[in-house]
Amino acid sequence: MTGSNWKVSLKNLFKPARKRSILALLAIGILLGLGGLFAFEATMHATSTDEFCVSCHEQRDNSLVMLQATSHYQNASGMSASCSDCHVPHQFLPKMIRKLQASREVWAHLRGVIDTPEKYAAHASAMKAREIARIRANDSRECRNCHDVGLMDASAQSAKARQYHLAMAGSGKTCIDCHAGLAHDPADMPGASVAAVDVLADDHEKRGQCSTCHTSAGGPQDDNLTHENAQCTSCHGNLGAIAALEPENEVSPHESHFIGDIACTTCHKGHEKSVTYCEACHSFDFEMPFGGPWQREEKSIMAEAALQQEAIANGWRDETDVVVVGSGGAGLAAAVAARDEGAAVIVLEKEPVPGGNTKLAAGGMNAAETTSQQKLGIVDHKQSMIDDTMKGGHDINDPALVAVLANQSAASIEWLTSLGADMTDVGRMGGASVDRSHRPAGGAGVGAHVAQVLWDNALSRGATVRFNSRVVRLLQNDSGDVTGVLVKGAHTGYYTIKAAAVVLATGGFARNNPLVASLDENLEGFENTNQPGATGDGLEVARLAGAATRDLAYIQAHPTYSPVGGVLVTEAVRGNGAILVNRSGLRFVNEITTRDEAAAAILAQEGGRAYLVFDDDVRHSLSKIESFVHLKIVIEEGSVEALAEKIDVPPAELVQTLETYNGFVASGRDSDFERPDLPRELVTGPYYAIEITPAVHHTMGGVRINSQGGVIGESGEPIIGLFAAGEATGGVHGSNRLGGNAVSEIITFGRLAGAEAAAYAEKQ
Ligand code: FAD
Ligand code: MEZ
Repeated sequence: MTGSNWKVSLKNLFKPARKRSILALLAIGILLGLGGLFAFEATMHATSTDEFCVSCHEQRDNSLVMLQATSHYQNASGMSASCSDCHVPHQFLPKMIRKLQASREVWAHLRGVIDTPEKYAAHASAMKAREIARIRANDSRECRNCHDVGLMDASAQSAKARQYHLAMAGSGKTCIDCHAGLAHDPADMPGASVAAVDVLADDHEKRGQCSTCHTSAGGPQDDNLTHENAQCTSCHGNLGAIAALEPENEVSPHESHFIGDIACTTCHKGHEKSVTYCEACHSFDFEMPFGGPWQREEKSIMAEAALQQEAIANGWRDETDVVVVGSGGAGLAAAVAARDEGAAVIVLEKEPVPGGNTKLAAGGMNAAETTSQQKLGIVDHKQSMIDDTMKGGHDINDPALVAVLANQSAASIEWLTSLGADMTDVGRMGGASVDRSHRPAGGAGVGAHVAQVLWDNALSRGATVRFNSRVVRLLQNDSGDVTGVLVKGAHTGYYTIKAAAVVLATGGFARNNPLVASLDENLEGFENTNQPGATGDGLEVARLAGAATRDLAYIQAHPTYSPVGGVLVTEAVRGNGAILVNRSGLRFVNEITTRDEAAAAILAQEGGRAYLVFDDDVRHSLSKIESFVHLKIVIEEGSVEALAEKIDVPPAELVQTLETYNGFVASGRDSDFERPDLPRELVTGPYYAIEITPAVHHTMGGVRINSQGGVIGESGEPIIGLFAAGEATGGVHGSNRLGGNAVSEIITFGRLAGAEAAAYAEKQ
């Protein structure tokens, strides 16, 4: 427009006809403005001040497009109006602008502050950054006002979100550290940044946090991931702290019967999918952040030959007196005994946790002529333990090893007691002629307790324990004497340790179904009761070094495994009085006969399953039962009839079965099945049932040893420098182990092998 055109337009504007139009327009404008102001005032009728806004947008110091010098602030302070009545939180798009029928650009134009969409966008993101900083600085308090972590279980959060929040709760992180989107739209909310990545490390990396896991030197410096685990707990708190935040009535993934301080990296993997280690045995459905299903495929120990040769060619990396392979009961007992003889000890464990099958042992440890028995008035004889063990093993046991087992058993109880164990409760196991199965007072699981005591003592004596460290070869000199081991560190790769003596305590192979089935085809596809590391590496390693093996085909099924919970239901439940009934509500076997007979009898019932049935007295006689209640595998009803209906067996039959059985208890004779021990009548409700079926449990065979724990070679001569103990060995149990004899074996032979290894090392 030129200068003269502009003047003409102005003159036209003030001509009389147009004046009227302009006045009319002005009047309409004023009316609209007043309406807008009324509408605006109407928004001030809220009842409380919204501190959220006021804490950021300080009164009279407004950087947003607010009414700096208007009644807005007087109202906000004087009338306690709520900012969020007008403003949509976090969107920074004033609702009142819409109420005033104006676009945000017009509103901003009025103030002359934000007059383009670009400026608005820049302003909004600056405000967002400021908001994030502020919320982080105040520990996400206003997030927690609504989204309190303690409320997560009650809210509509998914199990995954709930677990994640609980895990993060003690971490010192604020909500904003993950939920930086500040989106209040529930569809956007659940940790968009968290869910977007596949593995934990990607999430940390996304937030520029590689150094929160690794040292500046890069990746892991040791196979225990010592530094990495310390970083996890320094942010998130330790296991106990996290477990304490979890709802009491739910099974906590952070609370377990495992021994020692469980490394976070056992489950929370950095660069691969996380897994819930408990689910290797239990059938929980914990949803793990960045997690996937439990799985692990282990390469053959013969794989990666080139890498192995390279590590051997590089020479010894480390050196010690005694290497113990395996951190179960036999290994830890050997470590304690070897340290007590003055040897330097390194324990190598292929799993990320210690304790092997030992930590799972439930029912007890057999021993004869103990102080605990004497105090309870139980008369027992070592010879009786020998006789029972030979009979249970169908007389193919090595009598010399059985003699060591029985004759040293009381001393092993004393030894454990001297280390701090409580072995004062004594109960009955199948095939035993008297009560000789020792466990902590009240009937708690024996394995977790014994393993914890051994673990504490091994560490306090200065034994070194390396996890994720799989021994793949015994190294030997030209004469065949063992001189050390080749280890595969899961994070540091292959390396060697020079050792004067090696104790093989690698446990059994019940977890390795292909191997089990190759030895006993009847067991193909069977479930098992064992921990993931029970794969039988030790056998292979020993054979490669020339060791002889025996009795490998004898593999035991435990009669009572819960297919619902994926756990073994201890024989002690039967020992303390439970009976077994089939789907017709009838007993069918002497419940405390040997395992081979009991398992065969159960497999002969409909569906190969049966029920353990017991009353409240039995429940309270054995605290281990509480762990089965906790795992929700126990069915409870107030009466026998109601229990029968619940488990779908004929009520009248079950009532009759219990009456008959109670009669046997009263008369002291089970004339149906000749059960030798009838501890109590089942008359106190509530009544309980657990569905069970047999599962592969124990491998009787293994490496041949002599009475000093020395490994025998194919030639019949000992392999110098090599000792073995526990389930990795054969001979103690013959073709069928008695319940309670394995824990006895691992303590007696573990400490024997450890002491012998240390004595041999000293001579070198
Ligand atoms: P484990 O305790 O199994 O330890 C062996 C360790 O060696 C494992 O940690 C394994 O991961 C590790 N390992 C294997 N290969 C390698 C390798 N190549 N390199 C490094 N490490 C390796 N017996 C009783 O007498 N009473 C009971 O009440 C009882 N209850 C039981 C309950 C359950 C659920 C189970 C599974 C068993 C039970 N038993 C019981 C049997 C008994 O617990 C075991 O036989 C015994 O604990 C085995 O001890 P161990 O030290 O020989 O082997
Ligand atoms: O010796 C065992 O394996 C055992 C006693 C297991 C159990 O039932 O507790």
